[in-house]
Amino acid sequence: MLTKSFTRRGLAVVTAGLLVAGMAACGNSDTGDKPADDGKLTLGFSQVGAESGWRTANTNSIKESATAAGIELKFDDAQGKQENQIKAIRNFIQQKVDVIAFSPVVESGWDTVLKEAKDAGIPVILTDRSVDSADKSLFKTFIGSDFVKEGKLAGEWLVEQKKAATGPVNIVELQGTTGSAPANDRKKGFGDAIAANPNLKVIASQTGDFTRAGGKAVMEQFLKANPKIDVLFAHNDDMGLGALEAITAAGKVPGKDITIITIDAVHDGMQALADGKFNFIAECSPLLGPQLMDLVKKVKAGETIPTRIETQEGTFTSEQAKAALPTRKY
Ligand code: GYE
Repeated sequence: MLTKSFTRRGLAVVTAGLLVAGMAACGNSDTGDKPADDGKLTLGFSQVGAESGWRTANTNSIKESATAAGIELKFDDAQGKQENQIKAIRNFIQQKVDVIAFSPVVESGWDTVLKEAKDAGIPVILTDRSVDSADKSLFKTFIGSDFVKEGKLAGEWLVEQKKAATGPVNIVELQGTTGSAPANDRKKGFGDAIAANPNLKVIASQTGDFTRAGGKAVMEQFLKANPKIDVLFAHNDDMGLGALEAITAAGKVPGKDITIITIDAVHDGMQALADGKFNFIAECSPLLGPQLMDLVKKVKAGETIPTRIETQEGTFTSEQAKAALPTRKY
């Protein structure tokens, strides 16, 4: 039995080896995906999915700026699954792209595939979300927002609004995708900030997976289980927009009976804020494409780049949203 399974495994390894060799040969041939010497840079990009308005704007930014920069983009949509991202990265390695960039759906579990890219000599750039790898040599740089700061800005605004409160202020929280950097960090930033006032209490906190449908379904449960909800903190606009439907259906007035704070500031979120349905948004810019293309060129040219590039962003009240909406790009 033991010998049999051992032999079988041995065979599997040989077969896999032949397959890889075959694929590598294909990649090198004239009919491969990437002509040997066309001088054009190829970027393999693995996107999280299409869960939110933010993500759509981010995908558009990356596609448009690749075209503008003359970079050949191989774009893969992982549909929210880490295993799909790992597969896409392995494909990019086999296709011998010049640079790999991706927005990791969750923070953990990337070391093996990042090591494979490093061993193949293909530089990796993280965009939007980071990884928790201890070995920082596995990627060249991380370009994106400071999510802890966003949560903190949201919390600080609430502390200021409720500074005269004498009794408990009940907060419900819609978290982003479990295990993702923005969900972990926004929760932390917000929690740290509201600790300044012991009246402010998060009475329920659950994931709505960054989607409208998730935000609506979880808010319905929150409303059923908790007779007094004063504040909703949603980790993105889309979950807040979904929650609006649940709040209205429960006979409450969003923005008045329940104060709503979100993050992102995408168009529909800004409209809800201008309309007084949301009360405050901490901005998170999805327009990472132009900077990414610039970095791809620099990395390939062997230039030294900073290991962390932080996106600049602000916050919006209803009045500020009204003023900003006409010229907003996303
Ligand atoms: O806030 C959310 C999206 O990673 C910053 O992902 C991004 C987040 C964004 O689904 O809307």
